Order: sequence, then C-alpha cells, then structure tokens
Amino acid sequence: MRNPPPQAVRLSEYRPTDFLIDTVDLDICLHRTQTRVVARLALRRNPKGRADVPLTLDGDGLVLRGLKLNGRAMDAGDYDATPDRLALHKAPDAPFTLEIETEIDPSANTQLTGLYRSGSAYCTQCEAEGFRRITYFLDRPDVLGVYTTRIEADKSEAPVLLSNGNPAQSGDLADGRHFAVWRDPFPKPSYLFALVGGDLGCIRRTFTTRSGRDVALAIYVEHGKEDRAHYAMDALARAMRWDEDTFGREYDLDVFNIVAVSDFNMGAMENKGLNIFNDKYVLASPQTATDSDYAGIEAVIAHEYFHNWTGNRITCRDWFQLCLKEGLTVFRDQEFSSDQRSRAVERIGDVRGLRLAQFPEDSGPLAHPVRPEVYNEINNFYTATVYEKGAELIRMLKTLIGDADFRRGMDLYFERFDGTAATVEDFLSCFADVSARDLTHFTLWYAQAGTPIVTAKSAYDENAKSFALTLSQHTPPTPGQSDKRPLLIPISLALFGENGERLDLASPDASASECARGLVELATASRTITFAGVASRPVASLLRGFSAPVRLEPAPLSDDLERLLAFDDDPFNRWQAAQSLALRSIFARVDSLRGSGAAPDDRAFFDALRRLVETGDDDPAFAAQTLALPSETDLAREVGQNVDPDILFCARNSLRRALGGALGDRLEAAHARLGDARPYSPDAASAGRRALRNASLDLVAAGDPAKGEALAKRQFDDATNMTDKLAALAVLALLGGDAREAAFTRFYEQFAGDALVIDKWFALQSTIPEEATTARVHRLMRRDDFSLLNPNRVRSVVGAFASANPTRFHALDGSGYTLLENIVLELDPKNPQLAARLLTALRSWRTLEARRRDLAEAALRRVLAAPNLSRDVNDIATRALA
Ligand code: 0A1
Ligand code: ZN
Repeated sequence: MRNPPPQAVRLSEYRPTDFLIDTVDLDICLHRTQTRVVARLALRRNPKGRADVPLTLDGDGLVLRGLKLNGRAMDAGDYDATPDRLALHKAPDAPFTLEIETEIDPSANTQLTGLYRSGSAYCTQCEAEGFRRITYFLDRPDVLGVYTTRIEADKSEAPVLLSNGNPAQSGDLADGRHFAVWRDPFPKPSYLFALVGGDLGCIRRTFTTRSGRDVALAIYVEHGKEDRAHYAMDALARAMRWDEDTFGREYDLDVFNIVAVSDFNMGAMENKGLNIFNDKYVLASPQTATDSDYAGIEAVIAHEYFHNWTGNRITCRDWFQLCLKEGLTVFRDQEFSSDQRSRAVERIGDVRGLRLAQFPEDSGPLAHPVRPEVYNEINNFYTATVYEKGAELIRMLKTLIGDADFRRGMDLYFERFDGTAATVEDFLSCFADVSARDLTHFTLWYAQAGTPIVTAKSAYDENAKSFALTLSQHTPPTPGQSDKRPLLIPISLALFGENGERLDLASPDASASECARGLVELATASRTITFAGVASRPVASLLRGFSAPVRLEPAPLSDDLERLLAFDDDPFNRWQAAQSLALRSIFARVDSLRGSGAAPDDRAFFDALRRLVETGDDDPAFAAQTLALPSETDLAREVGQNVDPDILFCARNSLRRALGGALGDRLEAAHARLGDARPYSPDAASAGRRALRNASLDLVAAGDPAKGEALAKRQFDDATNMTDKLAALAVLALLGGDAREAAFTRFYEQFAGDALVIDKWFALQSTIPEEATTARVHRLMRRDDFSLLNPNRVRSVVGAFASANPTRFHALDGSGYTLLENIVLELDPKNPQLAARLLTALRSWRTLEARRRDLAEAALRRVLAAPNLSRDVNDIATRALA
C-alpha cells in the first residue's frame, strides 16, 4: 500500500467546536482483551459554533457496541460508525445525551496510547489524541467537561482502581469483582483523562497546603519497589511547597496519585490528580540510581505537578498552543531545580541540553517555530523546540520585564484564564497589561523558527577612552520561512577592567536602565553602543547567563577567554569561556590531524583547569562541568557542515589525553581526596563531589590508561552507590580489553532482572566508540531481556547508539544507518510514536560530509518508500528529506 498523503492541520483554520460536552460519565469494565466502555455524554450546541451542523466524533480503532440518543437506541440509518469516526446525521438543537458503548483490547495495544497493559496493570495515555482510542469523543483540548469514572474489575487482578479527581465510592460485587467511582470536579479536556487498574504497592504521605487543607499523596509502584519511591515522594512535597511559595499556587483536590509503569513512551503525564510516570522517573535507590537519575526524578515529578496549574487548570485551546503549557512548565521546573540545587550548575546543564537537542533541530529540516503553524502528526511536535526553547522564551520575557512584573503577570494569567483553554496571545496579554509594555515584537519569537546568530564586534579607542560594541543579528532560513525578521533579543553584558574589576556602564547609546541592569535590547538588525570612560581595553562578557537562545559569534580572543575563565562573576560565562577554549583547541587539533596547522598551545588553558581541580572543592559540581569537554555532538554542531565524526572524535580524544597527562597528579589527588566514606546521599553538594571525582577519574584514564584502569577497577569493585559504579564502568568501557568485559559481566550478574539498571548496561555498551559495537548492538537486541515493545529498552540500546555514538552510527560503510532503518521499520507497526522519534536521529544528515550524507539520505529514502508507514514515521521521513 502506498503511504497516504499527509493531512495537514493548520492553526489558521482553527474553528471553535460546534458542540460542547459538559459532563462525561464513564463506566469501564476492565478485561484484558475485551474491555467495555460506556460513555454517557451531555452534549449541547456551542453558541460560538456553527448551527445546524451534524455531530462527528473522533475515534481511533474503535468497535461500536451500542448507541443511544437521549436514552433510546439509535436506528442504524441515523448514524455512521467506522473505527475512526462516529457521525450522527442529525443532531438535536436542544441539549442531549449520547450513550456510547465501545469495546477495546488493551492487551493488543502496543502503541501505548489509549488504554493499554504495562506488566500486569491497566493504564492509559491520552495526550495528545489517545482518548479517542477509548471512546468516540470530541477529542480536542478546548472541549472541557466534568468527568465521573466508574471502573469495574476482577478484585484479585486489579485491587487498585484509580482515576482522576477524588474517590467517591467503592465496593465489592459478585464473582470476585469490585468497583470504584472517581469524580473530578474540575472541567478538563479529554487528554487529561487517566485510569489505572492493577495489583500495585504504594507509599503514602499527607501534605498540608498553606491554607490548611490536607492532601493525601500516594505513589503506586510494582510490589517490592516501594522503598525506591521515597525520593520521588519527597520531591513531590518539595514541589508542592515551592509552587505555593514562588507562584502562590495551591493544590486543589483531596488526593494526588502517582503511578509508575514500566512501559511508557515519554517521561510522564500530568493527568489531573493521577499522574502516570515512566518508572525511570520515580524509582531510585543509592545502589540502582545515579545522581543524575535523582536529579531527573526531582525535575520530572515537579514538572508534572506544576502542570496542575500550567496545563490543567489553564489548558491549551488547540495543539498549536502546546508551548503554552510545556515551555512554561519546563521554565517552572528549571526554576524549581535551581532553587533546590545550584542555580549556576542548573543553568549550565539546561543550556547544554538546549544546544545538544534544540539547536540541531532548529538548524535542520525539522525546524519549526515554538508555536508551529501546521502539523501532520501532533505527536511529532513534543520537541525540544516546543519544550526547551519554549522555556527560554519565558525566561527572556522575565528578563525583559523584570521579576516583579513577571510574577504579577503570572498572577493575572491565573486569575483571568483559570478554567479555560487559552492561547499564547492570552498569556502574553497578561504581561503586557501589568508591565504596560508593548510585547508585539517579542511575539515574533513564537512564530519565527531558527536560531538567531548574534555577531559581536568591538573596538577600543585609546584616546577617547571609549569602547564601541556592535551587535548584529541574523537568522538563517528554515523550512517554509526564507525571510527572517530581526527579533527582540535581551543581551546581558558586563565589562571588566585590567585587574578583573567590573566597570560601571555608561553610554549615550543605551538607556539608563540598560546600563544599570547590564542588559541591552537588540531589536534591530544591528546596534552599536559606545561605552564611555573606559580606562583601558576591557574584556567584554556577553550573553551572560545565556540571556537569549542564540549563537554568539565569534568567540572572544583566547586571552580574553582566559581572563573570563579566571574572573568573570557570571559562572555561566566562566564555564562558557572554558568551553570556547576547549573548542578552539580541538579545532586546532583537527587542522593539525589534517596536516594543516601546528598543535595548539594549551598551557594557559590547562593552568586554569589545574587551578580549578586544586581549588574546586568549594563548588565541585561547577568544576566538574568546566572540566567536561564539549561532546562530539557539540563539536559537530559547531562545525555545521561537511561533518566528519571520525576526525572530531580523534581531535577530542587528543585533547582529553593531553589534558589528562598535563593534570594527571592533581586529578589523581582530587580523585583520592573527594572519596566519601559516609553513606550515600543524593543531595546536590554530595553529588557535586562525586561529579568532580568521576570527571577526574575519566581524565586520569585518558592521560594514563594503565593508572586509570587500576583506579577504575578498584572504584568499580568498592562502589556502594550506582553513581560511582557506573562512572567506573564507563571508564573501563572506553579503555576496552578484558577488564571491560569482566566488569560488564560482573555488573550484569549483580543487577540482572532490574530492568532500569540493565538499561544502563545496555546504553553503555551501545555507546562504545569502536568498530565492534554495531555487531554488539545487534547481539544485545537478540537478548531475552531486550524487547522492542518496551520504550526504555529501545531507547537504551538503539536510541543511545544513534544519538550518543557518532563514530559508529555514522560509520562509513553505512551499517549504523541500516541498523536504525531496520529497527524503525520493524517498530513502526508496533509503536509508531517511538519509531518516529528514533528516526529523528537522522535529521542532521545534510550537515555530514558527502559520503555519509549520501548513505544517510538513502536510508531515509528507503524508510519513506516502505509500505504502510504510520503517519508518525511518514511525517518525519518526509520532512527530513524535504
Ligand atoms: N505532557 C507530558 C508529555 C507527554 C506527551 C505525550 C505523551 O504521549 C504521547 C506522553 C507524555 C509532559 O510534558 O510531561
Ligand atoms: Zn510537560
């Protein structure tokens, strides 16, 4: 079968719904293969919709078993039912009820949207369009209804029955069955519906809100894993308190339930009162989870909780507004993590993530605005652009109007739009109103795709004692947007004098507030600001704290970078200086590997890093980040075209070896000094010490493999926590040889059966940068503990290979691309969402050097030519090749 032409949905074609559904009464009889769903819908015509139109409800793979209008069975001639649609030829003008009975098969649901089985439990995932796989509905986010859900099941199979809202009733029935009724008083769109049934363990806690209401918190997990849910529970309580303190937002139901499942397409889902999580973001113990797992749990728990206000109480009018809830909620979870941990370290991590995932998206064929204007498959728009760049836009807004007006604007947003489905314009209007500022220009950030390039040129005038800074911007074209307009870009800056002292800013070209805040607004293609009273040539620190999601070019001179690394009082730019120095060294090494250029002189850079290793103990997490060299993916992005992953790998390794060699004894001393005999604690300070210790070990091994191997083996054997164990295993994995294989075997023996830990074992093997890895990946996928049906397994083997092993994925014989192509095609009929996501690993194919470019393009073309592609994969392949 030819693949169907994509059905584009356009923002410009948005129309209010013709019908409203005020109440939804669901009666769900759980059964592994024949679940019965009776939905009683109270419908009425929308005064804002079209009169006289018939009613068409969305469906997806449904079987209709019964249909009643106002309590009477409908005649077959009065409606049309297909798996994907239920149409009433004539709908009443007066309010009416529709009772729809459908039958679904959760066991056969491998897509993991709608109602499906994970392990022995039933669970749901309805965002974005999964509710239509449960019953026929107006499955769009601007149809808000009050839900009552009755669930019935075998008591032995599913003693736990959960849905949204508050528990209303429960009881036993004949034949070992039982039921529970849940009532959610808050009107919500169908994508926030959730249901869970299963035999699950649970931990509980009470949270008292600031107005004194008690909320019963519970986290449900597989039996026997209860001990691993305590950190998540602690994070939840901290997130609830933080939202009260920081945004004045209190929780609104009597209960808040979280359920962890092992089969989940994404990280987690914010269903009202019943969050469903990928268990990776709930379960942690010192022996099984790393420091970064703990940080991830804290962030995702907070993210889903924060959605209760930004997403649930105020939802999106349509899916084009996805960033309204996602960008804002990511911003909120980033701020939460900053307050719980170190603001500087959090910011560096967030920007690294943005550059790693969003920048390549924004410069390739899949680029789209933070608020897209067209989509073929909405599931393909849960992207780094919508989430992470979306969060950067909120951050810029806050920077531009200031903290106080930002908070007032948020308050107004909650006041004005609570209980509604809103748009980006609705949101921005609140900030324009409280700040009395016209935000029209700022809105362009939502509509214009692509990463702006800001160029900074400066000139010091010795006689005039002035420093002229010219900032220019341009945004390269992206698909469908060839002409770009200048954006409103907030650029935070400082000037430093000869001795590292910060200079007062004064300029006739900037406003008093710009000078006082050290924040200039670049709103045109170019702007020159001449600073007066500058006694000697200053060092400029630009885009401090990464004040806008742009690329800043060129990097400062090496001398200036060394000075910034030494004394910039903005930690982000201190880190950035080290990154820029490392990039410079690696690219010099690329030239010298190609026989055109001398080896770089890194002495001053290495001296600075040596001092950091010696004195970094007061902020070890920051020191660890500064020691970490740009990744191969960072390098490929900076190169931008004709990328040869092999030479980048060699040049990067050459710097690792040189740095490890030059700092060897200090690194070894740091590794010894930072060892901790105390019991493991996931707090940020302890995690920071481990991060610096393990960064030191990695570099020791780069400089002196024999010493590195000895240290890593000992650490691997002695480690009592997963952070240290995995770090040692990663070092051994890079060193290769018998020690590596022995360690992998021991690790497996110790953790066999613990799927989340075995995922780490899978991922580490898939990312070994050597030729034999591709065959190893094939072997891993044939194992009994690998399954294409489990997204975490697929991500840890195939996802890790395609996104974190550039030399093997881009192997010159095309074997990496073929591997991905085959898995995507095998997976597509089972789980199209996951298959499409994996395929995005090929999105930057045009930036590769010619031979790889041809191979990657051919693989994409073969995918596109395959029969019966899902809309998800078809859409990614089509856009990637366009
Ligand atoms: N709204 C969730 C992410 C999410 C999106 C889609 C899903 O299934 C298709 C699942 C989860 C969040 O932002 O956490
Ligand atoms: Zn979210």
